[in-house]
Order: sequence, then C-alpha cells, then structure tokens
Amino acid sequence: MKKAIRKHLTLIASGLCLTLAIALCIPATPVLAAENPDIEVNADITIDGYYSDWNGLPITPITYLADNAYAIHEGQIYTDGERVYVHFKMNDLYRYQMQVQQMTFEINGRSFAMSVLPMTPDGQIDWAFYGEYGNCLPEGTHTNYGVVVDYTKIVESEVAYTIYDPNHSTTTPGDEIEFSFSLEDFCALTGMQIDTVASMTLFNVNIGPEGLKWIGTPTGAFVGVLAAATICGAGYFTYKNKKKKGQGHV
Ligand SMILES: [Ca+2]
Repeated sequence: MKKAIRKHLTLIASGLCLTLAIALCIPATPVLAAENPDIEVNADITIDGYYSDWNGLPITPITYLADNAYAIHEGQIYTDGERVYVHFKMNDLYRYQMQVQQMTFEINGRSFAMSVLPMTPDGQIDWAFYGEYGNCLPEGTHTNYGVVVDYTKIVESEVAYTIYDPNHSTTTPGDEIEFSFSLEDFCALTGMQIDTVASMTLFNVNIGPEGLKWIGTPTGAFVGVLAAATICGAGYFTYKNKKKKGQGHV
C-alpha cells in the first residue's frame, strides 16, 4: 500500500516538474498597455489585407487635431516579442491616399526613421514604382512593400496596403494598411540590444501627431512568463483575438 502511495506521489511530483519545465520554455506572453493597461493580449495577426484580426486590440485615435468625430483615423500596434505589428485605417472622409513613407519609431528611448516603401522582387527599394504609383495606387491590396529603417536599412517585414477606392470619395472606405517586421532583424540593422521592450511608440506624422504606444512586459521568455503569471494572478484577464477572415478585403 505504502509502495503504491509512494509511486503515486512520485508521479505527481514528476508531473509538476514537467509542467514547470514547459512553463519556463514557452514564449513570453506579451502585455499590451496601449490604451487599457488591464488587458493582456495574445493576438493572432496575419498580414494579408484582412483586417478583422485587429478587432479587440486597443485603438489609438489619430485626429490631426480635427474635432470632427467622423474625421478620425485609427492606429494599432502590437508585439509578440518577436515581431512588431502595426495597423492604420484612414477615415472615410479623407480624400487622399494614406502616407506611410515617413514615420518615427521610438523604442526603449531611442528614435528611428521608419518608412513603408515599395520593394522590387529581389528586395530592394523600388523607386521606379514609387515614382509612378507611390501616391496613386490602384484599387486592391498591395503586398510589394517593405519596412525601411533609417532611410536605407530594409527590415525583414510583411506589408498589406489596401486601397478600396483610388478616387478616395467621401462615401467609400479610407485606405488601410497592416504590416509587421522582425525585432531581431531590426536590432541587427540598428545595433540595438533589446532584451526587454520597455516601451515602443510609432508616430505617423503625416496623418496625425498621436503615437501608437505599446508598453509591455519584458520580451525575454523566462521573465515574460513570470510577469504574465504574476499579472494573471492579480486578476487580469486574457483576451484571445479570434481571426475572422472575409472582412475588409477588396
Ligand atoms: Ca490581417
């Protein structure tokens, strides 16, 4: 009998050790504090020109100092610790194509110029395309774009840039973009050492002064797990963004 109990306890102890080992190896659970510090977010963003996967993530209104509630653009930022994800949506009344070629990315107190520019198939900045179509893209979702840091450094990235109406009528949806880039590649190109992302803000000054802010837990896996566990224990809740395709695509 004692032997059976001992065996049972050994199994339980082994299970606990295995659980702890797994917990220490899983990636950090990021905490998004852009607008609501009480929400822990684990989003599932795909850069594909379908934008419903951003539903539920905090939105930063970008007003360009307008007081017209219908003339407010929207921005969202998110990171899973490996990539940074960004979404901008122009309001329907805006009569021009969205500008994305001149942004400022601030991370852990440092500031970098950031652009989204057309790319050639072999991964170079496509200035010919930019000259011809850069400000007059045809209808559709354009993926021949990439993220550039400090004007020349091309970061491993994905872009989906949607033009619903090239005429930008006030009765049709405004332009929309989602893009992501690799934090590891960003660090390699800029010489930054990012063990922890303490703060991150993206400004797209051409559409408004408000920055998209992310303030998260450290991205290191071990510290992140502990931080996430502490936060969960404090009564926070997890929001799992469920991707719904088929909305907002042309
Ligand atoms: Ca998407």
